[in-house]
Amino acid sequence: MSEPQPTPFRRRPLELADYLRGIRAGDRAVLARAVTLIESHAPRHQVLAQQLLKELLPETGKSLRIGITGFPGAGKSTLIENFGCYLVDQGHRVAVLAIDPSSSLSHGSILGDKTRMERLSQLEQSFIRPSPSSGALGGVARKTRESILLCEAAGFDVILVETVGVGQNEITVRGLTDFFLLVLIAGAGDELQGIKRGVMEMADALLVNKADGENLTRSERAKREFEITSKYISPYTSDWKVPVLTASALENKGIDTLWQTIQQFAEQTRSSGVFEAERQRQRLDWFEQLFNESLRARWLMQPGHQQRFEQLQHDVAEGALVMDALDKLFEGETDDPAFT
Ligand SMILES: Nc1nc2c(ncn2[C@@H]2O[C@H](COP(=O)(O)OP(=O)(O)O)[C@@H](O)[C@H]2O)c(=O)[nH]1
Ligand SMILES: [Mg+2]
Repeated sequence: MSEPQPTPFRRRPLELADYLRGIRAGDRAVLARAVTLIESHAPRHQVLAQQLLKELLPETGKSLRIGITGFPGAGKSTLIENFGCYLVDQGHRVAVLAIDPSSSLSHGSILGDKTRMERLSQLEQSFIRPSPSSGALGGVARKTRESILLCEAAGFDVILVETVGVGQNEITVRGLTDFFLLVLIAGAGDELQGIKRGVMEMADALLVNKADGENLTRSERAKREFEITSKYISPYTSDWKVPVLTASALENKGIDTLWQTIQQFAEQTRSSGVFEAERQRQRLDWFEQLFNESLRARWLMQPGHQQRFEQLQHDVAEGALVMDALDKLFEGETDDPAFT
């Protein structure tokens, strides 16, 4: 007779009350599991995740949400490690959400980031979480937004969202954050840095990183060049002049100036009402997104609709005209006289 197999270790599933209690107590392990819950595609997890968010929503919104973008290798993670530790020193609780398009393919970059944020990750007052950016862009936006809200409910008052400044993710993150920082380095041409004018147009500050060693003079020159360039770009945030800073994430220099800039930004935009206006716009975007998603989900749930949709997808792939397929999709549904 064979030995009874040891039961594999399974974590006890948490219930809504467990999540609520843990998050309200600032328990990082529970917070991590809550983020996993909202990232899950399983319908029963999604239901629980929505209940959780609904309960916690009144306790969110109090953090300063900071987006950090820049091409791979610019030094974002290194900056976040030192900036994060600096903020913890100042008495803040810091959550880091890293959106990395490559992380869903290879776990290499996650490990890279983890080692780069070694000091920060060991601090009680920090929470670090790589966010998978697989799936649709809307999915990234939604999950990142919901992760931000969970972190806020858990008492984190500064949220840093790292994103690679190539592709669409930075537009998403701009729409989820209060302050958006673009990390650059000297000596790489615009093309090399993969920085499109569009990304510069979204930034609230530019930071020339790696201003150290032999790079110091070149960084100062780059700073002046970026200052000229940014004069011709209209700022994303009204009544805010986009500053160009220099820093060395590696040598921990320029971090205090960065924080002063962000604080000044927060003070100025809060007193002018721009801060709340932007948050309001972001809430409306969210509402719009949820409206679109739930309308679609409700429609597909009707008997036969999913099948009809898939059939028409197939027809379009085979060459059917998209407009004809759309007509067929809603055939017999428009009884509103205005449409007939
Ligand atoms: N000399 C110098 N190297 C840096 C600095 N910041 C980051 N690095 C290095 O640049 C590389 C990429 O850094 P990382 O933080 O992973 O960049 P990310 O891809 O933007 O997150 C690493 O080898 C870092 O050690 C800096 O301020 N000065
Ligand atoms: Mg990184």
